[in-house]
Amino acid sequence: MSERIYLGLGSNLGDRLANLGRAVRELEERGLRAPRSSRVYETDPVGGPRQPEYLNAVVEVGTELEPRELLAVCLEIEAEMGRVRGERWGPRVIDLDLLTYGDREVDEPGLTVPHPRMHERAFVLVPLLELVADPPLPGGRRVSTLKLGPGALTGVRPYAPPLVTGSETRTG
Ligand code: GSY
Repeated sequence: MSERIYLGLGSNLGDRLANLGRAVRELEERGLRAPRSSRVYETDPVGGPRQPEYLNAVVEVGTELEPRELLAVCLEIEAEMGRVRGERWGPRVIDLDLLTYGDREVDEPGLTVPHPRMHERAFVLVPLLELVADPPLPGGRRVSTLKLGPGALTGVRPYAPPLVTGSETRTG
């Protein structure tokens, strides 16, 4: 059985919802299965300069690719969709983050899985918890042990239904 893999999607430039939808299609065109998506949330920007609000979602994917190969696919899609790697934490057309890869832990230059900051970000946790109740977190933490202070999960508002994935029929 293939492992459960979760990707975080974000966009705060251009047609944000269309960008998220296209990212899912680009993943599927490269042979990844995307059986499920969370709802889409509008989220307050975290870090970086003053910038527009983001749309964020999390998708589950199935693939035989190894984590490093999957990262390469994500970077390729980001580049193809016109992401310019400018200011760190700056605005972007699309962001694809490898959050978790089964229970695997990877710590290599340029690739850390689970994503090292995922448990601190409401824009990741809220959509992720829609898909999986007890995801692996950095350092072997579990959600039940997180100290989520008041306001920890704020700044995240439902915006649109789950992204359309290949498990559903597309029209048009
Ligand atoms: O880490 C992904 C890019 N990003 C985001 C994001 O996706 N959503 C929100 N709300 N803030 C962010 N800051 C950065 S950088």
